Amino acid sequence: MKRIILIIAASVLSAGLIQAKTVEKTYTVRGHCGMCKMKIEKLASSFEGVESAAYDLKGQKLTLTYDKKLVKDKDVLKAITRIGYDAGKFKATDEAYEKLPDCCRYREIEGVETGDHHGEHHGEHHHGA
Ligand SMILES: [Cu+2]
Repeated sequence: MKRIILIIAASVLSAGLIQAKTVEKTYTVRGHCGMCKMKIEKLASSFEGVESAAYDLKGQKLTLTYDKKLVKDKDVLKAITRIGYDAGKFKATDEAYEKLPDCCRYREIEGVETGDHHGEHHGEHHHGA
């Protein structure tokens, strides 16, 4: 909690100093182990404009502190889905999810049955006619 207060204090300060549009938002991000946490935080903080990214594994929440002028939160969330994690309203593709190591397979571990089992289709995607 203290850390969060510090982050807020820091962003209020920097907002006053350099006129940045810093906001703090929390998103639901699915993950399963410490490695997920590391990967998610590392990726999110690699974006220019993201001042801090803190993933709460238990709560399945990612808190981002970022400058709205420099980065869009949806870009960060979409990037997270590309490494296999559902983030906010964006879902990781089956393909990205399949690349996750066993310990990170939050969908299977929690036994969430979404019902969309589309067989073992290894065919090409058809685009257009
Ligand atoms: Cu993991």
